[in-house]
Amino acid sequence: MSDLGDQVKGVILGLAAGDVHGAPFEGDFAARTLWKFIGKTRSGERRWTDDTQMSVDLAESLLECGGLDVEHLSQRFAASYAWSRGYGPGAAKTLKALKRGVPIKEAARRGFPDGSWGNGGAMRAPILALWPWENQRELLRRSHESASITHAHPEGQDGAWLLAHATSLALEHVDASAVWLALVEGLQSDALHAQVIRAAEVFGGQGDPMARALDEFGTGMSVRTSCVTAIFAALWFRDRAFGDLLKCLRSRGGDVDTLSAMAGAVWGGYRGASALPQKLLEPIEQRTHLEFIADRLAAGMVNRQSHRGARTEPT
Ligand code: R7I
Ligand code: MG
Ligand code: MG
Repeated sequence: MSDLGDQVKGVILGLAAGDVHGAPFEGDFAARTLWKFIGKTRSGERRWTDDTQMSVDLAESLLECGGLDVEHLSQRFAASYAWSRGYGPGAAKTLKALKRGVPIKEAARRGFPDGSWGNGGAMRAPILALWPWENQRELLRRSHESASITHAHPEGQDGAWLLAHATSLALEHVDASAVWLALVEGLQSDALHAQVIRAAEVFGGQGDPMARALDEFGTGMSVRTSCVTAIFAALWFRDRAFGDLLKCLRSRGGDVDTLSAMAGAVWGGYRGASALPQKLLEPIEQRTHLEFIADRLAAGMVNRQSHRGARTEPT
């Protein structure tokens, strides 16, 4: 398999592995107890949550439509909705409204009137980095559009751009210091902009930067309390073991499945699927389907790479 093919698979399997292995640690006592009962398939595999489900929906919709078709994607999200996947409450209301035929713009405000600033748009956004857009500006635009179905708030959309952007930089093997410089681009929220600048300082600082990042950038369900933490963790553990990344992200509780899914996707983009431990991959629900999707997305990315290479050849 090409390096890029392995990296594309790394994003998808890293995301799913983070999700399924983080899910048992997510939320309060009641949520964790419930997951003990519904967290496995009949054949004993680990079920994924909304994080992977919406990522699969996004990937399949991109492949079926040959790009982003917001209407198609919104219907796909709605059709896949199932309470037992642990969707956020705002997203659940939006998806049920979409299923009843409510128009996207109206449905997107059913959960929160100003639009959601939860991390649900961000958690699926690594998939967008696996599509051969013309350039980064198009990736930015598509990140906002794909998030807007459930996340009308600008911060919800910034989160999607942050994760899509960080994943695309991972595929290019960009170093941490350059990642932080790049990630300030295109953000609408001053708070997130300030967090990214602060993250660069913390990353290069003394003491225990990872512990400081968890303290400062959070472990919650909002974009503001999760996205920078997840990217930080992926960069911090980039040359370390995937299992240690997951262990770190469950150490504080909170939104563990989503932190781990987002960080897992970026880590997988750098290191590739071949660096993910088999014992963490084997129990994942529908793993061969995830691999099939990854192969199809990778084919499009490799194709683009060879076309671009061909264009720059001297004639
Ligand atoms: O963002 P979203 O899809 O949630 C994703 C999270 C992930 O952890 C998944 O694993 C799943 O567990 O849920 O769902 P939303 O309900 O839109 O947003 C998530 C949370 O962010 C909400 O439950 C609120 O706590 C908070 N939130 C808001 N609170 C007040 N006002 C988001 N937007 C608002 C708001 O406008
Ligand atoms: Mg989830
Ligand atoms: Mg979550």
